[in-house]
Amino acid sequence: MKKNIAKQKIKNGIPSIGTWVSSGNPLVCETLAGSGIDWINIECEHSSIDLGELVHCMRAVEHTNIPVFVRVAGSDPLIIKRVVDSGALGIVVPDVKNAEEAKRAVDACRYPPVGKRGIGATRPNAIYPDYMKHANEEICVVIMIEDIEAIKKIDSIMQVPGVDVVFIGPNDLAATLNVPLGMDNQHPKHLDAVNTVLEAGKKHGVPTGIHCGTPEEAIRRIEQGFVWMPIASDVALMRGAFSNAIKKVNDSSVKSESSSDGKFY
Ligand code: 3PY
Ligand code: MG
Repeated sequence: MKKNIAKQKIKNGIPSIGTWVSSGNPLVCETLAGSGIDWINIECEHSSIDLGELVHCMRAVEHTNIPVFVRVAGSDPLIIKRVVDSGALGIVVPDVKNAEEAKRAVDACRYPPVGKRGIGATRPNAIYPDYMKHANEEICVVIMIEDIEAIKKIDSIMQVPGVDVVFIGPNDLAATLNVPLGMDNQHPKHLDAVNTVLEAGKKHGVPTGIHCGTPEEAIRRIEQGFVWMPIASDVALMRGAFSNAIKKVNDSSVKSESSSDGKFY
């Protein structure tokens, strides 16, 4: 089956950069796969992307070496089952609050005797004849820490066998800390919580990651010791690029010369 290049990098302590795909659009996935990125993550927690659209996104990058991660809606095995059976090479589980939830997520992603995943992955078995042999090893389990309750229990969460990455969701974390939202959050309470996760990861030998807003933030996070970083999302990057483009044109003298009502269409 397809090797999970992102998981290999992380296991060797090499930082791995990806992005979130919130559009659920196969052409966006194809385009990102050619950008030098290590992986893409299809956002199925806070979007309307359904399973059919998800599989089209997977097909769009099947011919490349880019692994597809999927952020599911929660740690319930009934939610994880159909996504992992659709062929995801990484599962991102939001809002894991304790070791039990982390174990539940790992169990849903790994076949017995390691975990409790049910047998019968239709699509992966159709495209990878050796899927059953390698699935446990290639699938990357990323659990998210984004609640102050999870920060308090971080040592026990880090000790759950089979967790490949512990990943911080900065905005939900800010919300539960009752501090202003923001990706590169500089509020002292937020900095403290992020540092607690980073240090626990170092202590227990578990790779850590955090959602970054910009490449500059990703560089700083790598310097701190984080290894699994998405930079923004397809829709955020598209909006940012077009806002800048439109602003440049609107701010230029061409605009005021060529537009009678002061607007640029
Ligand atoms: C958050 O910031 O809450 C996230 O879930 C980012 O992925
Ligand atoms: Mg979140």
